[in-house]
Amino acid sequence: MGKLGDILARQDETITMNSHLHIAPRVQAALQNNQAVVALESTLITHGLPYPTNVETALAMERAVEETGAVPATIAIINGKIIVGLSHEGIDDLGQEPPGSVRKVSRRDLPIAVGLGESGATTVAGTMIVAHWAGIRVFATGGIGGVHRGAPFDVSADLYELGRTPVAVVCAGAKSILDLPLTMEVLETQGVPVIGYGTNELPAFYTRTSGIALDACVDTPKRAADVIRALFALNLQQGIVFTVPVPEADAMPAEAAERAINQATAEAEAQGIHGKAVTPFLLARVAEITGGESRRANTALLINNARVAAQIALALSETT
Ligand code: PSU
Ligand code: MN
Repeated sequence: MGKLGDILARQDETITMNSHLHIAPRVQAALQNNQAVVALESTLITHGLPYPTNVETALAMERAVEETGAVPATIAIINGKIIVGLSHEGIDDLGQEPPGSVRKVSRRDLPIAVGLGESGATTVAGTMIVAHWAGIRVFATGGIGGVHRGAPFDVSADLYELGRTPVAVVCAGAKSILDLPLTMEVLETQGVPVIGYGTNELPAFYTRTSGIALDACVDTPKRAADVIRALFALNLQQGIVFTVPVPEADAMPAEAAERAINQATAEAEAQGIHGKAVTPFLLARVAEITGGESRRANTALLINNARVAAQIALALSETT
């Protein structure tokens, strides 16, 4: 943990909210002045993409948020301290940690990482919890977790977190490595609105369409902000999912994506991969099988989602 220890030393000063939560001053200032802030997760850095693509993509997401006029806040746990607004050096150090050495942190893992002074990368679920503590209402990621294909009992903690924590998650739908119809059923049960951003259909992460119709669609940041504002005005406690299709130029052909996903899923099963290891395994295998094509789609949609989330956060800050 030597290198990660240095992150804390080099993290620009943080404002300590309590003994566990540390917010970068630029993030805290933006929140106090009701300026737009976008939360970003760290599991995609440690578990979703290999080095150096992970660091390049995380920094490109921060840049996309900044260029749009909002403040990025990458969230991670370093030696038990929850950081909101990890420094660029911190992102680089985290991205260079050997695979498997940093804990993947959802709700159940938070007391372990904090209590034992470990470092951790927050998932969608973990990032939502911390963003909500910090007062951040908009969060950009790639795809939310969901119900796994062939294993309907393996339901991502992301879906239950969306049912209990009021944060707007901007994503490219659920990863198509999942069972999308079952994922939508669980979100419905959890009371989570899934809203197409410029589409009536649930995007399938690597591809723009899934054949699954959505109940609502918004076309502008302002309309998205209107829904988020209503969520908070009504004091509802669930999250909202905004789904943005992967940019056309970076989308994968549906058949190629489907074939790779089926093969990777079968391999995961044959190798007895389960629990929190499933999603990282599938993402990596699909990338290998498709000769990196899926990874290009993944990085492109991450950066695009960061930009859209920043536009929504800006609209939200303008009208409150
Ligand atoms: N989006 C990406 N890459 C990722 C993830 C999302 O483009 O690696 C991560 C998120 O952190 C999400 C997690 O919460 O995958 C889902 O893991 P699981 O299925 O074990 O809940
Ligand atoms: Mn799972």
